[in-house]
Amino acid sequence: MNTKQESVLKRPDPSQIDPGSEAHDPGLYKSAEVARAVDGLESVTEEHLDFYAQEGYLAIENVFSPEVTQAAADALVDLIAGRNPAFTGVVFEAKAAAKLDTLTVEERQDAVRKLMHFVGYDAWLAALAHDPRMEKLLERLLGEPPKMFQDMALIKPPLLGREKPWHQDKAYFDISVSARVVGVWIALDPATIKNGCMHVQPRGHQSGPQLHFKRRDWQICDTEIMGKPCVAVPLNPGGLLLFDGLLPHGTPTNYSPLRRKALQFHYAGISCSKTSTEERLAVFGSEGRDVSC
Ligand SMILES: O=C(O)CCC(=O)C(=O)O
Ligand SMILES: [Fe+2]
Repeated sequence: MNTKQESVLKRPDPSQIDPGSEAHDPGLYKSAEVARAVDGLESVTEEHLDFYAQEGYLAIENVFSPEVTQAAADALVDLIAGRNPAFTGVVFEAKAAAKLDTLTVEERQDAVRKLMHFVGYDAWLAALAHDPRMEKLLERLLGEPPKMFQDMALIKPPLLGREKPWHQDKAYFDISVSARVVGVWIALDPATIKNGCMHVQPRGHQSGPQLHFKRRDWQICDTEIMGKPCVAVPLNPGGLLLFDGLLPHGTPTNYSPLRRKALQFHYAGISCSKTSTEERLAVFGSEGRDVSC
């Protein structure tokens, strides 16, 4: 987008964005550091695995080719546009949900927050989730073959893509508290500091589960995050972030004129067992009942 186009787009008053989406303190995403990414899955060494164990994350660029990445992005747009009537996993913002039939494809994309459970509806998306090279690396991280248990796409529309406050993903999953979980976050558009790329708290997974509260979302308290180390993870389309299920992370509001689409898959080892919601909330905080990631 050129500067002329950019100047036409005004930064909105966050209180006008959507009922229930509050502005966040920009200090929560003040990154002193930008992650250095490995170039390609084939370049991942034992040292990188040690880095992942220590820091809780690893960024890798150039994992998926531009063609495959574009095909996955197009598949998401098809699902958002409603071209597959059997698919019901698009989560629209409340205001748009009531008038979907009147919206153009572009307007629908601006009204989507996320898509859930889509791998069974598109071969490209399924191929990304089960890429054999990626699954091999996941097996090295998990110590046994991986089983995907969550597929999700996260959209931040231009100028209004809302924040995902700091949290640990394991706070949302009824999976054994001691089980290792790896999240894979794949950029489909350029993910930048301006349009709401991932931000992680390096080594934060080493402190174990943290209490979550209902604030702007089911989240870690801002006061726990403020002033702690923060690493921004910008990625090119086709790049990915691997992160531990206990690593605190979040993404700021997208005030930029550029859309940010991403896929997120979660994996645990095939032998991993489930836990009850009660047990999970006893660890992560009882305000999490009935809240989903
Ligand atoms: O892509 C984002 O905005 C972050 C999403 C996230 O961390 C989550 O859904 O667990
Ligand atoms: Fe998350």
